[in-house]
Amino acid sequence: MERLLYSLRMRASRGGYHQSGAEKVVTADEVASVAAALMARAMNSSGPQPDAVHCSLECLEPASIRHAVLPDIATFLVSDWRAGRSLASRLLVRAGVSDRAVRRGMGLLAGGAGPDGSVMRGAVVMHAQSGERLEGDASRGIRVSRMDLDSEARPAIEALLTVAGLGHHRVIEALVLAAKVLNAPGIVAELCWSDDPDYVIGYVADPYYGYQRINGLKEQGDPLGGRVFFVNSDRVLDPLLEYLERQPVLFTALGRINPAKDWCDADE
Ligand code: WAQ
Ligand code: MG
Repeated sequence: MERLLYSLRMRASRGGYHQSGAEKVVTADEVASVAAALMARAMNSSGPQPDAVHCSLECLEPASIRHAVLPDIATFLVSDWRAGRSLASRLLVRAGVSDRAVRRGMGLLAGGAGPDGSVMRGAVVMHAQSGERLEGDASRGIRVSRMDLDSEARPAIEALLTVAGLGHHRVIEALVLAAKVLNAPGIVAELCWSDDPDYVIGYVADPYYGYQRINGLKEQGDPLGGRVFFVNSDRVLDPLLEYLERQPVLFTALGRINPAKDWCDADE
């Protein structure tokens, strides 16, 4: 008999503002330990303690689960966050995002894309040409869930990522999230950097070049961050939401891991 799988989600907040979250797909016997680890993560993350943590568990319909492969990984080393944002802009334009949408998307993450410049719980969805925001609720945004590494493939994938210096759960979770986003209908590219003041690495992902890390996209100590999903039409919103929030996807293999390389403005 097939083992049942569960979507396990955690989100932590303080004073009504989002602090951290996580999305996992686990077997029944992993539920207790993974839920405890996520609770510990919520309580121990840098900054003030949350005043509310929600953990939820939902069984997945076995026939609905899809399998896919992770994107290639590249890492660019930049001199500072300004060079990092300039590189991110170029990568987004190369992927098909207009200059206007790049400026808007970048401006939103830099200034806090939620109400009153707060951090959103989920992502902005933006028209890649017009720069129009499509996600509706600017506080929640759209929250990708029901994705993880396939449990049989996990040890080998994690071992390879660890050898490449990419074994931290933060990197793996961001890679898995971007992988799900890259398979979504109408996606042109994604831009992301963390809201964690101490974590300045971010990425641009697109379906052709994959997951492109940039080692500085914000200044050390900056508490703002977020995600923007650039899409090619305002008609894709419904299928996009359905896929990103509901469709379970498990990743069974890595793409290519490229060695980190220096980037300076004079390149290209
Ligand atoms: N769905 C949509 N948006 C999300 C989700 C989700 N499941 N989880 C987080 N976000 C949004 C939300 O606005 C957060 O404030 C923002 O993204 C940042 O989340 O070295 O750690 O978990 O390769 O702080 C990327 C680089 C790290 C990793 C990203 O994001 C690497 C990171 P964080
Ligand atoms: Mg965070």
